[in-house]
Amino acid sequence: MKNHNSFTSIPQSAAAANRYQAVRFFNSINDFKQLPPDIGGEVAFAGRSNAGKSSALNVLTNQRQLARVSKTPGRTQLINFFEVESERHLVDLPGYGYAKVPDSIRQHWQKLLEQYLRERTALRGLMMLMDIRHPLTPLDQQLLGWCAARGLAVHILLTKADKLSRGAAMTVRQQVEKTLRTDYPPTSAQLFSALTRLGVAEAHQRLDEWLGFAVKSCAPMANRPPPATGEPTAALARPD
Ligand SMILES: Nc1nc2c(ncn2[C@@H]2O[C@H](COP(=O)(O)OP(=O)(O)O)[C@@H](O)[C@H]2O)c(=O)[nH]1
Ligand SMILES: [Mg+2]
Repeated sequence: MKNHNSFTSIPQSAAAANRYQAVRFFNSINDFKQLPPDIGGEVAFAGRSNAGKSSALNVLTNQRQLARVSKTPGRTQLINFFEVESERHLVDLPGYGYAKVPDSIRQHWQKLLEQYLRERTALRGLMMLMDIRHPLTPLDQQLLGWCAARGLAVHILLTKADKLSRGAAMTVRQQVEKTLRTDYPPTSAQLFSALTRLGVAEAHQRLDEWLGFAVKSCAPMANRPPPATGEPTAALARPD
């Protein structure tokens, strides 16, 4: 693991940390008709299987097991809703690109995902997770294309940044940002690590903006809260 502590850019906001630590499971759905009422605001999380989505959700909420990971693809294919507060949700979308999913199930999920992204009024933005060592795969670009078509805001977490040196991680970020400026403006990107918690404050800030919690004045800052169990790796999820 490389040391990234020296370039954590945004101090942790205690208000945001408390807000997302209070997030609770709301419900799981596998059909468009089961979605909660299309009111309020929500932010969805998407990414290839194994990109680090469950680990990121756990770290962002400072909870070990919020995004429960199952080895059964059927379970992880549900859309999971988590409540930040009444009518404010985080939405965990099924990971894509998992080779072992049967075609019929893959098609069902692709249709559901497309319909959700196209029609959901409460959806304010999409957090897309990409392993920093494999950014902007063809499936990622397809999803970016759908979002651009709908005019949906996207913010990319380049996950597992601890796997690269600081310089290499910054270079990937700059390359990704260059492609985004050309092909998918105004999509933004940041470095993220569930292992070192790099980028948690920056991601919280984006969630706050999209969910309507952002305040113009300077929010009180505090040192980051301790990891849920005292172990930096505790929030890392097992692979799907
Ligand atoms: N080194 C490192 N490993 C990570 C990080 N995030 C996730 N992982 C590992 O990557 C694998 C997939 O993570 P997971 O959160 O289950 O990915 P998901 O399939 O997108 O939900 C697991 O073995 C995690 O422990 C990270 O920030 N750094
Ligand atoms: Mg997962």
